[in-house]
Amino acid sequence: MGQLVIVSNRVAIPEKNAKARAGGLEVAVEAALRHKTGIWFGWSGKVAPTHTKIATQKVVHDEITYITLDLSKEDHQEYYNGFTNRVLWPILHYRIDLAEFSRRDLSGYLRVNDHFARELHEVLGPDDFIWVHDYHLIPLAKALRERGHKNRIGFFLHIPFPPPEILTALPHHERLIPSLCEYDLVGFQTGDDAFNFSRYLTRECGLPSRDFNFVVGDRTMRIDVFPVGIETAAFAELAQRSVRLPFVKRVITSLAGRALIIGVDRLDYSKGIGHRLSAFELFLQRQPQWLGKVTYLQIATKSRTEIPEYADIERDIGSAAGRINGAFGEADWTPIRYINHPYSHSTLAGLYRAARVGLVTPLRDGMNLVAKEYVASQNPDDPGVLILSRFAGASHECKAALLVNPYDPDSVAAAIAQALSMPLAERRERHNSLFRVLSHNDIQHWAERFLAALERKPNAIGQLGQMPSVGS
Ligand code: ADQ
Repeated sequence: MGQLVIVSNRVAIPEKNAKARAGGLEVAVEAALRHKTGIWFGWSGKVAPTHTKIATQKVVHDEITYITLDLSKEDHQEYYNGFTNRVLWPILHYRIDLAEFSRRDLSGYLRVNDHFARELHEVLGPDDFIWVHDYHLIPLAKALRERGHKNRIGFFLHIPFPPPEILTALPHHERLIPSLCEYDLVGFQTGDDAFNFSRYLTRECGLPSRDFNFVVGDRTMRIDVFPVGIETAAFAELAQRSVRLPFVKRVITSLAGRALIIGVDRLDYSKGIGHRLSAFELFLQRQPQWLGKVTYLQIATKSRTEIPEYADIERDIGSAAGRINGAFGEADWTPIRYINHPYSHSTLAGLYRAARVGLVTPLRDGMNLVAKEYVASQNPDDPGVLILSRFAGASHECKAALLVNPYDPDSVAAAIAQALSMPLAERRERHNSLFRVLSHNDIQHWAERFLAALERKPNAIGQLGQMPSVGS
């Protein structure tokens, strides 16, 4: 049996004495590699100075071999800042209006995928299983197959997959999206995403689906659903300890008995922070009895700052928070505390536990782990209430949350009022039901299910269709 090779855009080599805990993908990769020897391969996060030769680096840590490569300035611009972040990210989040396509960026994207395949070619054994993560690496299996690799290769998309009516607005989609058929298994966060991909293949490639199995030449490609989880039990324990952290205690004291509402996001247009602030403003207008009695803490860490759309939302959200504070605040009360720097997971866990309401209202999100972390952090005897967008993948599992339409400020404002005055018995019942689901579907379960599905050979089924030729 071969080893497991995980490939993702970024690789996080564990640092000695690192304070911050791993982010979503990192925890997921650790869970996948927990009982196996393996390799984690990807970009180091560094951009190489011009004219230096780009070499791979190898580090072994806890039986995991980390192989990383730097990107050239041009690759970083075209592949990362360009095609993945300014074309694929917006379109896969249903925001065709924000996509800035250029042929040059597409060729940079294909070039970096080819570079990854060339380097992987040097380390892959014939029995290795390969698990590729996310939209940065859609054509990687094709680039590996072209080098003769017949390994089982799986792909998991962490973000949404839109319906073909939207996806076909992506210039050259017919060159890119069908290359997913070179994987043996393509995993999605929700049934809707999987169904959208299946419809794309049927509509655009003429491949009929039989139970999410597609015959492509002499192979079968399977689609399945694997909602990503968190380390639910470990997070619950962490939260229990973290409310006693001096910083968290200071925050609680500073609230002076006011109810805390918390939002935690990367500063990204998909997270709906602007809509959320408007809904909170509406709540303050409609429910004046809460004036002075509630504090909304929005932690929004800056990301992708080199991209203009991100600078725009940073400016818009900062000014909306200031405007609402100016209109509703008092000398002794600020309704919104707006913070741009990140906190460690232990601090976040303590803050989640201290919050009466977790406000998670993305306009579109693959899963949203913050929603799950908020639930895991609650005190089961006196839990807070999760308000969750129906457009987050997490809403498929978190049916006991207060589900809202983030585009409708009335529905979010009403949910805030409902959450703040929800009786204890109902809070416990909802939390119990959410926690049960998330304990079962935790990160370990997710990794094990994906790997078991990848290792399983498909049942032989009849020839269903021929793949259209995919350009390179
Ligand atoms: P993200 O878009 O980054 O992930 P999300 O799932 O909400 O979004 O968060 C990932 C991790 O980052 C969580 O562990 C969270 O605690 C942490 N995080 C987020 N904001 C933070 C902040 N302001 N400060 C500190 N930590 C913060 C992508 C997809 C999601 C999908 C994940 C995993 O966009 O839909 O859930 O991958 O598949």
